[in-house]
This record gives sequence, structure tokens and C-alpha cells, in this order.
Amino acid sequence: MKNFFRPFLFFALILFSALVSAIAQRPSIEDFTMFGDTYRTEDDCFRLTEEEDYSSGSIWYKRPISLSAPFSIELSILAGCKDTDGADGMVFVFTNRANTVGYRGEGIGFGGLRPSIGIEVDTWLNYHLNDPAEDHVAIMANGMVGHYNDLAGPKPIPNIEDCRRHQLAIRWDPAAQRLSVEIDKQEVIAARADLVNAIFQGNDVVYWGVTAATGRYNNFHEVCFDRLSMNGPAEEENWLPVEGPQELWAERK
Ligand SMILES: [Ca+2]
Ligand SMILES: [Ca+2]
Ligand SMILES: [Ca+2]
Repeated sequence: MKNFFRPFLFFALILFSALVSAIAQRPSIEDFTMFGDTYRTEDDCFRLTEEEDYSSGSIWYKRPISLSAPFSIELSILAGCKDTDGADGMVFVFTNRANTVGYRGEGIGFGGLRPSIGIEVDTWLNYHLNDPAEDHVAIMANGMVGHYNDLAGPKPIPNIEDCRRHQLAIRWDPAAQRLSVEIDKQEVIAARADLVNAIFQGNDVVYWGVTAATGRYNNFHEVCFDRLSMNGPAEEENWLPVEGPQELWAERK
């Protein structure tokens, strides 16, 4: 009798876990590891950099996600209060290298990190990286912060260093192979790419996080999480260990 019920129980468990993972959730602050200058603010957000030169910080969601299933991540960002003298920006990162961040300064914690996808909100013009004069958003591959081979962009946006929180949503549709980025509920950029094969060598399991950095000019940078609609998380043994990521190497700016 026991064996008779086992397949049903198994099926019920699968159904239950699919239902649970399909429900959007507000992530808890404990779901992230903090690195660099990051600390938790009183309103349960993360401050990634201070208004100081050569500051950098990142947070990483402990559970990896699968690029074989759709997801959306909704957060809000604060990119500082200084426009002309404010730098450098933030990058939303996917990578399957656990516990690693890229170069600071103009690299915004993403430079040199591969394999990876970075969605950059860049607030400082670096001529040699082909940055537009305006604040801009770009979808970039493999830690290449120069705008020569972007998957999408760079797309200029209105000044985002305006001392206000802006909503940022990242959505992935694996059926359409489409990664899209919305700011304040408007789609600003999207890339069509076979991320699993073109970037991650067939591996669909990735970690995600948000990095920010300053260089010779600065701003404070904060991120808060509003809502995650994730696919089923991978097994617990794949979760990030509690110690923070290693940095590829020091600042370049
Ligand atoms: Ca600026
Ligand atoms: Ca820049
Ligand atoms: Ca600006």
C-alpha cells in the first residue's frame, strides 16, 4: 500500500513546490550576503557605497536561479544626489562564479568578471569606455564595461542621480530568449540572446547580485528589494557560503 501511494505523494510534492516557487515573494534581508562597504540601512535596504571616493560594495542572493525558467526581480535603487560630480553607478549581475566580484571604480564591481551578464546603470562618463554623456543603461556580457559589444544599449536615460528611489525591474523570458529592463515601470532596454549557451557554456544555474562603486568622484548607492518572482531554487548545497565574494583585483581608476 505504501508503495502504491508513493508516486502520488511525489507528484503532490512537485506540484506544491511549483506553486510555492511561482508565488512572488518579498525577499528577506537575510537572503543576501553583503560584501565590501555594504551595510543594511534602517529601512531594510542595502547601502552599497558611501559618498566617498573609492568605495565599493555588493550584495548577492544566496540561492542560485535557473535561466531555463522565467523570473522577474523588482527592486528600487538610489543612485545618489550628485549629478555632475556623482559617480560611478550600479550593475545588476548574473554570474555562475560564486563569490566573485569584478573591478571597482569604472568597472562598478562587474569589470573583468566572466562568465557574466551585467545590467549597468552608469552615471559617469568614461570616454575610453565609449560611455554616452548622459546617465545610461546597457546589457553587457562577460565583464566588458566598454560599450563596443553590448547585448543591448547603451541607452541614455534622464539623470538618475536625483536623490530619489527609482524602480528597476529585470525580467527573463527563456521561451523568447528575452532579457528586459524597466525603470519606473517603463521598459528602457531589452536583449535577445541565448544566455545559457552563448554566455554560460550551457550551464543554466546562475547567482545574481547588485554591485556599486565610486572612484575619483562619488555618490552613495542603495538598493531595496520589492518583489521577486523566482523559479524553483536549486538545492540548498548550491547556496552561497556566508563569507563574502572575492574581488578579482583592486581598483583601476
Ligand atoms: Ca554623474
Ligand atoms: Ca561610466
Ligand atoms: Ca547623472
